[in-house]
Amino acid sequence: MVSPTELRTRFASSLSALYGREVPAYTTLVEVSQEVNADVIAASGAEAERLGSIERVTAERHGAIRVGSPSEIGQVARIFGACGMYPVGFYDLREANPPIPVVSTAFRPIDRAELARNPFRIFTSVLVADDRRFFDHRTEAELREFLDARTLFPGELLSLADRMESRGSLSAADADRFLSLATAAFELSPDPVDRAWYRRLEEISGVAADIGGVPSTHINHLTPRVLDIDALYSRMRERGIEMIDRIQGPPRTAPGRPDVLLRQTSFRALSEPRRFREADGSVTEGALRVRFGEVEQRGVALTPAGRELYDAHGIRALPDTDTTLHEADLAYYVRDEEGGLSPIVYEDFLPRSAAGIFASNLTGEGRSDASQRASVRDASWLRDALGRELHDPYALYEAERAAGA
Ligand code: OOG
Ligand code: NI
Repeated sequence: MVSPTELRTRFASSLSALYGREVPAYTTLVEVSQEVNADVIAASGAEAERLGSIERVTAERHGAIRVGSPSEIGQVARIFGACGMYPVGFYDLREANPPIPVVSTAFRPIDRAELARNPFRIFTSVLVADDRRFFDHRTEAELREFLDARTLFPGELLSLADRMESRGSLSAADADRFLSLATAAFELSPDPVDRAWYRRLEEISGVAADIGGVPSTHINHLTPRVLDIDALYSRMRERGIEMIDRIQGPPRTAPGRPDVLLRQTSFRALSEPRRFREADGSVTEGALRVRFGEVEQRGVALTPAGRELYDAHGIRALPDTDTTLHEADLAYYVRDEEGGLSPIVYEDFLPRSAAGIFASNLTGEGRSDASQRASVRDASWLRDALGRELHDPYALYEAERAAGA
C-alpha cells in the first residue's frame, strides 16, 4: 500500500522528470544547486543543515500552477490533498504592481515530520474573472464559457484522489495510475491555441491568457532549494544562462547571521514552439513563453511582529542574531536537545517576490482600469472554493513552536 507521503514524494520526482525533459535549463539549475549545496556542506558542515537536512533540501521543490475557476481550484485541492498537501495562506496578487488578476494559496504539508520527509509545495493561483478592473462584462462571460467547457482533471484521477483521502492509502496499481494521470494533467498541452482569443486576453494580462486562453493547465516552474543563492546566481551566469537582474526578497545576511524568510531568483521564460488555430480554422506553428526557472534559499520564519518590521523597514530593522530575534519574539525558534536555538524554517511565499516573479515573465504590463469595481476575494471566499480549511501560516508556526523541539 502507498501512503500520502510516498505519493507526494513520487509526484514531486515525476513532475521533476517531466519538467527536465520539457525545459532543459531546469536540469542545469538542479545540477548547479546540488553543486552549491555540496560546497556549502563541505565548508560549514552541520551548521549548513540547521534549516533542514541535506536529504530534505536536495529533494525539495516548489512548483506553480494557475487555474480559472472556483470549481477548478476545488479539484486541485482534492488531488494535492491525496498527497498530504493542504492549502496554506491567502495571497492577493491584484494588489501587486503591475496588478495580476489572480488570488493564490500554497498547497504543502503542514506538520514538521511530513515537511522533513518531503516538503513539496505548489503555489496555486485562481483567475478573478469578474473583476471589472481587468475584464468587461463581455470578456467575463466569454471566459466563463471557455472555462466551463474544459476539463482539466479526468474523473478517474479525482476519484483516486478521493479514495486516498478517505482511506489513507492506495494500492500500488492505483498509486501508479494516480501518478501518471496527475503528471499528465500538468504537462504542456499539444492542442492548438486559439490565436485571436489568446491575444485578446494577453492584451489585458499575460497571466489571464496563460490561464483562460488555453484548454489545459501546466506547471509553469519548478524550483529547487539552494543553500547559497548568491553563489548559484553567479555560477548560472558563468554557464551562460541569463537570470533576471536581481535576487528577490531580503538581501544577503552577513556570514554567521541568520537567513530570514525567502530569497528567490529566476531565469526568464523560454520561447517554446506551440501550435495555433487561426481565424480561418487552419493550424500554424508559433511560439509562446510560458515556462521559466526559479531557485530559492529559505531562512527562519518571522512572527507577525517580525514580518511587520520587515515589510515596513526592510531587513535592517531586525536584529541579526538568533538570540535577539527569539527574545524579541520576532522569529520562530524551538530549543534543541542541548538547549540551543533551532530555527523554524519559513515554508511559505512572499507576495512581493511572487509579484516580481510573475512580472519578470510577462510580455507586457497588461491593461487595467483602477476606477472600475473590484470583486471581493478573501480567505473566506477561497475556503469556500476549496471546500476545505484554509490554514493560517502563523497558526502553524505558533503550534510548532508551542510543541517544542
Ligand atoms: C507563481 C509565482 C509565485 C513564487 O515562488 O513566489 C511563485 C506563478 O508565476 O504562477 O511561484
Ligand atoms: Ni515560485
